Amino acid sequence: MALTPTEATAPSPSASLSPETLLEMYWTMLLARRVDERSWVMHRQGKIAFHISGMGHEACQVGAAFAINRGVDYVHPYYRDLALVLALGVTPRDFMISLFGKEGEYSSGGRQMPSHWSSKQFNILSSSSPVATQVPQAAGLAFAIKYKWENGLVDPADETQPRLALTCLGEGSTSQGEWHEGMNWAGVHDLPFICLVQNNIYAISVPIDQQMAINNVADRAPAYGVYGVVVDGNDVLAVYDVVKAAAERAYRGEGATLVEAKTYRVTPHSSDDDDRSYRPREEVEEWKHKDPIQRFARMLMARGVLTAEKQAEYEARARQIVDEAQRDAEQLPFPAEESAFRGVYAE
Ligand SMILES: Cc1ncc(C[n+]2csc(CCOP(=O)(O)OP(=O)(O)O)c2C)c(N)n1
Ligand SMILES: [Mg+2]
Repeated sequence: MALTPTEATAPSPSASLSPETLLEMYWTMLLARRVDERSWVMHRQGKIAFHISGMGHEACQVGAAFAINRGVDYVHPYYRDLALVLALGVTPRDFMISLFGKEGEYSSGGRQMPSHWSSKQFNILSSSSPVATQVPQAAGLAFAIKYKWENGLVDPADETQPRLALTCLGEGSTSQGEWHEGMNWAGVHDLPFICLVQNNIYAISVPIDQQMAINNVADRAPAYGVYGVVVDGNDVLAVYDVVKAAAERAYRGEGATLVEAKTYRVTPHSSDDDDRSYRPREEVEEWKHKDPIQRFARMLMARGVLTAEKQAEYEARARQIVDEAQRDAEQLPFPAEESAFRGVYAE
């Protein structure tokens, strides 16, 4: 089903967010950006082998994270979701240890590539590297959630029980068959499921017009029998509003939503990509002027929620956290050689 006009004009849930929550959202976006920037520097210094960035996507991710039951509802992220997983509880130190592949790496003991997030504690599922494979897996999770709630296998008073599954992917990955299978399943079974497509108009070097013949990914929603909505992915509160509405629908048993957040990645695809070969510099510069963090800061300042002093304090705190995370990760040892097969084969 397409978004109904009533929903489109309903009062924004973000209007009732407290100043503390708004600042926490801003802080999470800022911290993600500073962690991300440092990761690029560490790559260029030859300290780490690989980094894939979420710069530019922070509003999509933080807006979505704050709209669900964070750390409780299931999230099946994709590689660009640094800000999302920080919002769920992963720390910059955890991430830095992943980048260095050091002992104690939180997601897989260093067996996965960095940015293949996973946390049992925060109900974050680890993705396979083939893009879109997370979609049917997350839809399956949503099916399990629905089954448990409908069959009395969950204590309704238990606040630690997930009530929906959220997954993310890029617009290019919606060309994969897995995406269609997962969306169809979500529609058929009216699942408590949110699929957040972070549309940054490129799949590595392939622009969106080579990927699909329609304007919006979310236009496909009615064909799956799910709600569809397009949102400005650089406006954190707009993303919060649509994901909040989607989450409430899922909690009420009213089915799945496809959210398409329009945004841009201001970095190359990954540390191994040179985007100068496929997109003009002017385009990148234009999007840098639409930076989601600066935009949110301006809004919060205009509302009197954020001040220049507070901003400076956040910057200093972020710097300290990033410095400490890097220092800790650098100092840790690599995993012992004999541990290489641990967790791979049954022991
Ligand atoms: C099935 C599959 N094909 C190709 C790749 C290589 N690959 C990794 S990311 C990516 C681009 C995906 O683009 P998009 O879905 O738009 O997400 P974005 O990276 O732009 O956020 C590709 C082609 C892959 N990981 N899996
Ligand atoms: Mg893309």
